[in-house]
Order: sequence, then C-alpha cells, then structure tokens
Amino acid sequence: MAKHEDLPLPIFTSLEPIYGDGSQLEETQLRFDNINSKFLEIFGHQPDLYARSPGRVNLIGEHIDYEGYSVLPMAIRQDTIVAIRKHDAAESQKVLRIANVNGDKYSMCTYPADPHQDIDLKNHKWGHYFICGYKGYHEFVKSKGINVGVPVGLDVLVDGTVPTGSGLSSSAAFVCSSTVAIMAGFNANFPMKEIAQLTCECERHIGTQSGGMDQAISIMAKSGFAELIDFNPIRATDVQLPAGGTFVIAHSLAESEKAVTAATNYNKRVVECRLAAIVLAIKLGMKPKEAITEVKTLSDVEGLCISFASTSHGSSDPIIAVKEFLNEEPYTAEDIEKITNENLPSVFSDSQSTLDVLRVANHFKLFQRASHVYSEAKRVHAFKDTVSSNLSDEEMLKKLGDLMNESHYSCSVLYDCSCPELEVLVKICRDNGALGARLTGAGWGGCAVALVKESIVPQFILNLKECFYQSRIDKGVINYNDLGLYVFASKPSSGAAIFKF
Ligand code: NG1
Ligand code: MG
Repeated sequence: MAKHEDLPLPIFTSLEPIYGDGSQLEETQLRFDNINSKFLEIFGHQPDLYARSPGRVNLIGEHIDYEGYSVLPMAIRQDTIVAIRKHDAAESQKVLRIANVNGDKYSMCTYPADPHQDIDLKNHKWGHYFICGYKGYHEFVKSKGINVGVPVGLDVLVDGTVPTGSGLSSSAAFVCSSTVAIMAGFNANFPMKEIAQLTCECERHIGTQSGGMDQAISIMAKSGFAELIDFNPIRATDVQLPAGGTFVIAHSLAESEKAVTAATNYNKRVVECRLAAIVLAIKLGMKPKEAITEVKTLSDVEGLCISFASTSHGSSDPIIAVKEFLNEEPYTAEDIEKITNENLPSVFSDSQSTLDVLRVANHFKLFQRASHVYSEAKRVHAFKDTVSSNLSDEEMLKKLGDLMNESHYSCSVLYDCSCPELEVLVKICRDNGALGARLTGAGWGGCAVALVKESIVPQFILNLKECFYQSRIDKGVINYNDLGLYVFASKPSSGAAIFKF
C-alpha cells in the first residue's frame, strides 16, 4: 500500500469526508454558501474550486524544525478556505484579485499576474501570503520542467478561522490553502510530501527562515492522530494519543506578528543556532572555512560529536559538547569572528533576512539556544516513546505532562521566546489541574497548550475563563461572546483537501 505522504491530495465532491456529519458539517455548509455568494457578488462568477488547509497546535518540539529535528504537532479544526477562479487566456485582466470574507478587516489586495514579482516586505499586506504560494508554485513547476502557459488573472476569496498571531499557524493554513488552490486551479496534483516541501519554501518568501513543521502537518494530517514529522526528507508517522487526555488551547491575548518582528525574534534565533553550530563544529576540530560552508544546522554537528567522542573517549552527547565548548556568557559579533576568522556578514552572504538580524543584534546567546535545541529534540522522542510504551494511561499522561512542562521551561528560560502573558497563563493552567502546559508555536505571544484529564475539561475551561479571561473581558480587550475563539479543547483533525462540487 502506498504511504500516506506519497499519495496526492484528496479531491472531494462533498464536505462530509473532512467536516464529518455533526454540527460542524452544518456550520461549514453555511460557511461555503457564504463564500460562494460573496464570490459571485465580488467577481460576478462562481469559483472553479475550493482548497482548505488547517492550523495546527504543536504538542512538543519547539524551534527545532529549522535545525533538522523531528517535531510532534496535530492539526486543529480551524482552517483557511480559499475559493479560486482562473481566468481564460482570452480575458484581458491579467491581475490577481485577492478578497477576504472579512472585508472590513482585510480589504481586497491586487497584484500583477507575474510569477516573478518581488514581494514588498517593507510594506506588509495580508495578501502577500497568497503571493508566497503563487511565486513558490511557479518556481516548483518550473524546476519540474512543467509549462503552465502564459500568466492569467485569478479571482480569489479567502475565509480563515485560525486566529492570527496565535501560534496556531494561521499563516501556514493560508499559504497552504492558497498554494493548493493555485495547483488545483492549474489542474495539477502532486504527492503530499512534495506539496509539504513546496509550501514550506513558499512561506519563506514572506521573509521568515521557517522550518517545515506547519506546512507538513497542515498538508499531511490525518483525523484522529498527531504526527511525528521528520525532515530531510519530510515524513509523517501517526501518533495515537492516550485515552483520557485532552489538549486545551488557550490564547494569551498577546499577538505575535512574526513577519514584522523577524529580525529580533524568529530569524534571530535561526541565526544564533547557525552560529552555535559553526562554533561547536570548529571547537570539535573542523576547519573554520569548512565549518562555515558545510554546517547549516545544529543537527549537522551530531556526526562530529560522535567522531570526537571516539578519538577523545568522551561523550558523543551534543548537550555535553555544548557545556564543554560554548560559553554561557552571550557572545558579541567580535567574539565569534575571532573563532570563525570571518566577518559575520560574509558568513551569511546568502540571505538578506540574516543581514537584517546582524544589523540590529548586539549579542548572541549560543550556549542557551543550542542547549534548548538539543534537549528539546530529545523530549520529542521521549514523548513519542512514552505514547507507545506500555505504561498505564494515568502514568502515561503524567509523563507527557512533565515533558510539556520541561519544554516550556526550556523555551522560556533558554530560548527566550515566551512573554509575561504566556507565563501567567501557563501557571494558571497548571494551578487548575493541567498535567502539563506550555507555549505552542513560535511564542512571544499567542497560545498555550495544556494537557488536561478529559473528565475535568469543562471545569478547567470555566476556571481559565474566571482566572485569566474575565478581567480582560471587563477591560474590553475581548468580547464575552468570542471566548470560544480563545479557549477550546481540540481533537486531532484532518489535513488539506480540494473540493469541486
Ligand atoms: P508559528 O509562528 O507558530 O506559525 C513558527 C514556524 C515553525 C516553527 C515554530 C516554532 C513558520 C511558518 N513557522 O511557527 O516552522 O519553527 O515557529 O517551533 O515560520
Ligand atoms: Mg506562522
């Protein structure tokens, strides 16, 4: 039997396979009816087809996908739906018109139908995420030698339910559903693992040096399972979560706009990890020039740790190498240049977004970042092993909770990617009976995920409302009626799909 990731994306003629047969189906039917009538109203035509792709919650494995390590997310019910109509070559308007169902918040964006256009990153617009898919798709088919013909206009309407800036990957849901809609609009389909890789590269056009976790889970998720995602090559392994536990997602109400803060937050961490990897490689005996050209990620250093251990009769554990060879004190650019014999900007001559990081950075915490990455990579495997062990459900849930707590501590203290609101929220989760709680996604705001015994979920959510959200409702930060958008229990949901009715 073909592996899941080798199959093309499913094409459905009805909503049931994805949205089930309960109240979600009724709600979604109304959502599609609304998309359809708005599309007609705005563009004067029916869409050709629809693509959907979900958000995700990462259960464990934070900020390690871009270092080549496996992560363990699950898809959530909230998703982005993109309706699309491709113009005929004879139609004169060669424009991409991207409208949103929520037109008050997201007004229509237009772009030329030019696959080679530059995205104006200094002037951030919501429609840019669609263009990421548009550019990336054309690069992908070109690399495969497929000719898509002359550019034509596209009419596009977007409806997203993943809260933005929340660490639940609204961006990947949008980029993936856009790319899939474009692909299906051109009557093409590819194995899911290729679409996962393609959509990861698409999203980098927004200027973040992302790993591929969000796109991989959004494309390849299966209902009822979390997935262990491996990279190089991308692969997904089903993980059946233990009975009796539920993941509750709660928003800290601090929004994290990753595309805007990249130079000091997300991309800065990618740069710190790369520098930590290069410095470690040099300390482990590699020539500086070689380390700069060959070592891209902390996972690239593991082989060196093993060969170093065999000659020095020491440990091959990279965590030990970090303790031995990296200083706890932050490094300045000059400190690192003394080790690499190279100016930092020329180490990274390949990328503008990295140069942006170097321009504003005054120090680099190599010890802390590398310690986080190597220990978090181990926790992901410990989580997976715990789930497949023969512990009782009770013991298993406790162990998983402990791993989540350790992950949060590492994110917060070593990786500096939490924020005061998340710290308060995580503590409230634990004080109210969560077996474990941690920030999820990139951090610096957004959501926490808590593992809670199924039997106490309703009471747990009530307590969060009282202890965390009520004061924010009183201050008018959020609306009481919207609470369900900010705190909810989530089951593992299914991945991307195409609908043609
Ligand atoms: P968010 O910002 O939560 O969508 C980001 C990255 C992931 C991963 C996590 C941290 C993108 C699209 N996603 O997720 O690849 O690195 O942070 O684990 O940049
Ligand atoms: Mg994102």
